[in-house]
Amino acid sequence: MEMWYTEKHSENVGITMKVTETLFSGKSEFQQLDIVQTLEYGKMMLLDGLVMVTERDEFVYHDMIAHPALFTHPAPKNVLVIGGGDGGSIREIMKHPGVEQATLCEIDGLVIEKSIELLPSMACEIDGSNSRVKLHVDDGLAYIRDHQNEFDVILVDSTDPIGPAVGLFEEDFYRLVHGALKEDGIMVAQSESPFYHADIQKAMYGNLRNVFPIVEMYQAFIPTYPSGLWSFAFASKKYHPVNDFDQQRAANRGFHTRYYNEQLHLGAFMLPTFARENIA
Ligand code: AAT
Repeated sequence: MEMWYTEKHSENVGITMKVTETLFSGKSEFQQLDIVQTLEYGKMMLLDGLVMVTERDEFVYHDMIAHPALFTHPAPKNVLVIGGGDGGSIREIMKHPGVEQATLCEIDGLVIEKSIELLPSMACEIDGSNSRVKLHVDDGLAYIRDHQNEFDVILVDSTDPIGPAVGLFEEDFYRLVHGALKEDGIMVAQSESPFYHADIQKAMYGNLRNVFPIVEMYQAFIPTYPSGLWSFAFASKKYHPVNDFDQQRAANRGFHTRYYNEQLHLGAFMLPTFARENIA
């Protein structure tokens, strides 16, 4: 018998993959978590039936949520990730030797636990082996309220704006993030698909512009997310991701990245017209 997984991206369109095995299926206090084995994309983690990560294409998302901010800021030392319980963002942050501490604040302890058990290629730095990494199981909103003026970079590696992540797309949250950053801090947040989510983007970027002086969108190709075209919001107090970017420092990074590089950093901020219009 063949097993197929389908995620509907809209009423009339979806993505379908052949699945060989369910590795975990369970409900936490916050959401339904499933980890399945697929033939084409390796292991895949779903929350409430939506694809969060797959082993095959997670490198794109995690390179692109982490490195643009970490190579724009001249010397990031203290970094916070909100969400991201699979550990992929923390793994990329740990490639930067100048980062002294990275904190993960994930609302759902079950995501962390099952990622350590079943997705070790992503969770390799959140399993207790790295003393530069701290874990908090808490709502990101509550956590940053108590941690003002602390971070050089904050990455919002959150689910889509449904359930526990709704508040992470609102202006009040961005004000707290602004306060939690030092005076030259940078925030990056995943910002949905320019192709399908124009309405979410319009509201989100409007909220960000009410709070941060520099707000730019950049894009990446993520085949298992709706439309394959994904985006990130770069919100900054001081450094501009293109004008203040030191291409040489990124070129001399001294570690391998399969998606990010010093040329793509610049290219990612060059948007197709329809994407630019979403946030005009
Ligand atoms: N690294 C890519 C994976 C994710 S999952 C996002 C995580 O955010 C989930 O584990 C979820 O439990 C967590 N989360 C949601 N709301 C909060 C909150 N308020 N505080 C802390 N953590 C939270 C990103 C997938 C992007 C999907 C795009 N389609």
